[in-house]
Amino acid sequence: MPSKRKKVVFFYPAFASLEATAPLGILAVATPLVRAGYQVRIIDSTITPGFQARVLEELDDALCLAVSLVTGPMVRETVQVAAVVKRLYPELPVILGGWHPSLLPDQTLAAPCVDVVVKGQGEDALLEVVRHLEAGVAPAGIEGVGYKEHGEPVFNVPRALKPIRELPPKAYHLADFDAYERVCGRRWAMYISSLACPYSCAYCTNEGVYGRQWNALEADRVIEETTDLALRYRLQLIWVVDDNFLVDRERALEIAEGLVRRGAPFEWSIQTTTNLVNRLSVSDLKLLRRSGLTQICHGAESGSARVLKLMRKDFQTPGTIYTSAEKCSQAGIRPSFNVIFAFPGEGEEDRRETVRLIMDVCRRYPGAEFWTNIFTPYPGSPIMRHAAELGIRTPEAMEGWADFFPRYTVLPWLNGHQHRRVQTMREYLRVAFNRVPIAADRRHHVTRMMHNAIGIPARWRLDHDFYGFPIEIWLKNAAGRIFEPPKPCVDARQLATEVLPGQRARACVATSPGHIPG
Ligand code: B12
Ligand code: SF4
Repeated sequence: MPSKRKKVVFFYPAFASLEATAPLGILAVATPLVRAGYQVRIIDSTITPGFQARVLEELDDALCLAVSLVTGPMVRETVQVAAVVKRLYPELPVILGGWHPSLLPDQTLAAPCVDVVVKGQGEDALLEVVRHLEAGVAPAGIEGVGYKEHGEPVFNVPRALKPIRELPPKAYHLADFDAYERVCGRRWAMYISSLACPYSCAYCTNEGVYGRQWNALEADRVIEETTDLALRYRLQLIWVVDDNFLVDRERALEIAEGLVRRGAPFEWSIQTTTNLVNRLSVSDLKLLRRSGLTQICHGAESGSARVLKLMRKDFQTPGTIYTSAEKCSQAGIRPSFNVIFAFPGEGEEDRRETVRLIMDVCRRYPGAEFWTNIFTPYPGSPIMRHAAELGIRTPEAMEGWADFFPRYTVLPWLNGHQHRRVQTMREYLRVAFNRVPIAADRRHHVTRMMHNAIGIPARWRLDHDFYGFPIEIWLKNAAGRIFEPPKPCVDARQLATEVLPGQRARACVATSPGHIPG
């Protein structure tokens, strides 16, 4: 039966971080819907008190519920909301898109609360699905889409990737930047200027969704769109979330020149690899700095050349981490690095090498920062082809992925005492040197003082590889419990020992995935 309804409701589950801003994936797939005359509502759990009731309210006259999620804690609220929706509106289709459904479409579609999955880019696919729903017919034949027919999964043929130049601009006007600013303390947005990455690091899922054909928007369009965005929404910062922004050196410099000419009134940051920063001269980097670039996030990943090789990251050596830190510091750009501990094959000595590199870089280049994670085996990453040999067991149903998170991963080769030791070491790394998160620092002054005070013993411990009886961390956590406001609920159980306001995640600076500081 054709429907008279013209409303599509999006739900964006919380991602356990205070670095809140508009979900770019949803803004991307919303544009074609808006252009085709559909009404779009976005309910983002991070900024919406009583988000579940709001979703249900909006669904009363809607065509469908569409959810965007990545693997991990976002699965929890997805399942929670979708299950209630299926109970109250059994006929209303629940559509899942984004990284998790793209990498695990079969298992995602098998969940009883899911009716349709969209694999890969969703701009065209979702519009076609919505049109089919409006016409009252099944999404048969729509490329990149899976759906259920009499309860059985049906997958249409895959959809070819579209280059970024052919994709429409994102519907930023649908975002409530005031609400994001209230949560985050900073007014910022994500922007994407290129797709894919030419590399294929063993732990990274990018190739599985976007392939390796790096393609980008022309410099002029980037200059125009970012400047307009910043002025229109009064943004302080634009985080360019490209997996590897510096693949085309000339384009990067052209963007910088254009922004300088325009007197761009905002800061921006990028993600890239150290080998590509090394191709730039200090004067190139100074130009980028003049254009507003304040931070470069690199996927350093390890201080051990042997481990970098195991990660299929031998395009980058520990030496290039130093050169990047040196050049960025000279240009006044903050160098940020992501590191992954416990990659398969990493030994105790490799881990020490990484810690020594971190300590050395931070001492030589004050302002340099490191964000660490524990290796997390994501489906769709090259290393997962060897999951069975490595003894990695993954959840058999969608719900199981909710506890899958790089900060906590327990691996067959890193469990019990060893896992606790690495976690404690990471805690000390977190306080040994200052790091600057996107979110405003709203910590109580006592917590902040405590953090600074334990920097000295933390550095001593890291230098001496001694993490027994971590009294400083206990004291810091106790101060946090007494003085800090409650943490976001989505991952509170697991995040109990984390300093949430200081957390930051990223893409090409892969902490496993892309380059995400954790
Ligand atoms: C920005 C970002 C973040 C930000 C999000 C900030 C925010 N306020 O939203 C922060 C920093 C919080 C973050 C955190 C993490 N992230 Co992150 N992040 C990204 C990044 C760099 C960009 C995402 C983005 O907006 N892209 C631009 C949009 C336009 O592209 P897109 O998301 O792919 O959307 C398209 C399709 O997927 C699809 N689509 C998306 N949503 C929907 C919805 C529907 C209904 C449909 C039909 C289609 C659809 O259509 C879109 C347009 O084509 C990606 C890397 C990347 N290249 O995308 C990693 C990435 C998504 N992150 C990843 C990871 C692993 C993490 C962390 C676990 C990292 C960590 N160390 O803690 C955490 C997890 C947080 C959580 N949710 O639990 C992985 C996810 C892998 C996976 N299997 O899911 C990625 C892919 C990085 C990587 N290369 O591996 N991340
Ligand atoms: S980790 Fe970074 S460099 Fe490696 S493939 Fe992924 S995006 Fe590219």
